[in-house]
Amino acid sequence: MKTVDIYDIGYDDSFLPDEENPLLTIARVFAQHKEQFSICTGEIILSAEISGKYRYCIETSEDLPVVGDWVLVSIHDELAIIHRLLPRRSILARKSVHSSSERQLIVANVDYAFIVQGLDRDFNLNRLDRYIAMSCAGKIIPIIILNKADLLATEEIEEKKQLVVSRHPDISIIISSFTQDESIQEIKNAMQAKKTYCFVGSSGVGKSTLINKLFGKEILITTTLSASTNKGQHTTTHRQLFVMNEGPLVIDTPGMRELGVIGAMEGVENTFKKIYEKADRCKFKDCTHLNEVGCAVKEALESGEINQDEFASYKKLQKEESYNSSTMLERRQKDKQFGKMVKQVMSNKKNR
Ligand SMILES: Nc1nc2c(ncn2[C@@H]2O[C@H](COP(=O)(O)OP(=O)(O)OP(=O)(O)O)[C@@H](O)[C@H]2O)c(=O)[nH]1
Ligand SMILES: [Mg+2]
Repeated sequence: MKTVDIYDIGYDDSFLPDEENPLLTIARVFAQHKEQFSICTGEIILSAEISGKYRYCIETSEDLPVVGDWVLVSIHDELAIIHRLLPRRSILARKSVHSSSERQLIVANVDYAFIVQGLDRDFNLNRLDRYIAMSCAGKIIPIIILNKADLLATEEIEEKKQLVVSRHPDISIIISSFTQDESIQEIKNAMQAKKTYCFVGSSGVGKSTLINKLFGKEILITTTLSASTNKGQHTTTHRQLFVMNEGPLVIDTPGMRELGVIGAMEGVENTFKKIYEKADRCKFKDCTHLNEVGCAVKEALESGEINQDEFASYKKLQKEESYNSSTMLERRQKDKQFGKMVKQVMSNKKNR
C-alpha cells in the first residue's frame, strides 16, 4: 500500500505533541535492530538513530523507542534523527530476560494483540493466561488465534476451544490454519483499517506464516519445524511493522521463550475477573483463600464454579507479578537515590 500521510499508519490527534516544532516531523517506528531504527513518516521510510541529547536523557531501557512508537525526527538526506518519544497509549511488556528487576518493552501503541497458540503440542492454557495478562496490563485488547487446525480432528479442536471459552468467555477466539483460506478471511474480517495488531506467541506457532497469508505474499521468512522436537527455530529475529492493503497495521514479533509478568497487576485482575469478583464477596478483605471462614473463592472452587487449574494459574501469576513488580520498584528507587547522590557530588565539586 502506498501510504500518504501519518493517519494511514495509525496516527490520530490524541498523540499530538504538546509543543509544536516546525523543524521536527512526526514518524512511527517500523523496525528496530538494537539501536538502529527504521521510521516511517507516512510518505517515506528511513533509517534512524537517536540524537545525543535523547541518549543523554535515557534513564531506563523503556525510554528507548520500540516498534509502534511515535517519535519526533529531523530528516537529513537518507537518515532521520530521533529527538523525542511521544507518550505511549499502550505497551506490551515482559520481565527482562537479563534482569529480574527490569521490564522489557516489546511493542507500543498497539490496539489488538493476536495471541497465537498452536492447537498441537503448543496448546497451553496457563501460557495463554500470561499473554492475556500482559495484553490487558498494557491496554491492548487480546484476540486468541488457535492455529494449525489442519493437524487435529474437529472434535479435538472443539474440545480445546471449549477449554479456552470456559476460562476466557469474553475474549474472541479464531480457529485457523494456513491451509484454510476461510480462517485467514476470518482474521482479516476481525481487523480494521488504521488499527495496529501485533502477533505474539511461541516460536513456530505460525505467526509469520499467517501474516504472509494475510498479505497474500511472502513478506516474512518462515521455516520448517525441527522434525525431532516439533519446535520452532526462532525464524523471526526482530519486530517489524507492515501496512496491509486494506489499511490495518501488523507487527510480527519473534516467539518468546520467557514470559515473566511485571507491572501487570491490573492485567492479572482482568484475566481472572471471575476469581476477583468472588474474592470481593469473601468475609475478610485480606482473605488468602486457603482456610478462612466465609471464603467465597473456596466455596466456588468446591462447587466447581472456579476451575482448580485456573485458580492455580491465577495464584502463580499473582505471586510472580507481585514479586517482580516490587523488585522493579525497589531498584528504581535505588537508581533514583543514586542519581540524586551523583548530582549532589557534582554540584558540591562545582561550588568548591
Ligand atoms: N500444519 C501447519 N503448519 C503450520 C501452520 N502455520 C505454520 N505452520 C508451519 O510452522 C512452521 C513455523 O511457522 P512460522 O510462521 O515461521 O512460525 P512463527 O510463529 O513465525 O515462528 P518464530 O518466527 O520463530 O516466532 C513452518 O514450518 C510453517 O510452515 C499451520 O496452520 N498448519
Ligand atoms: Mg516468525
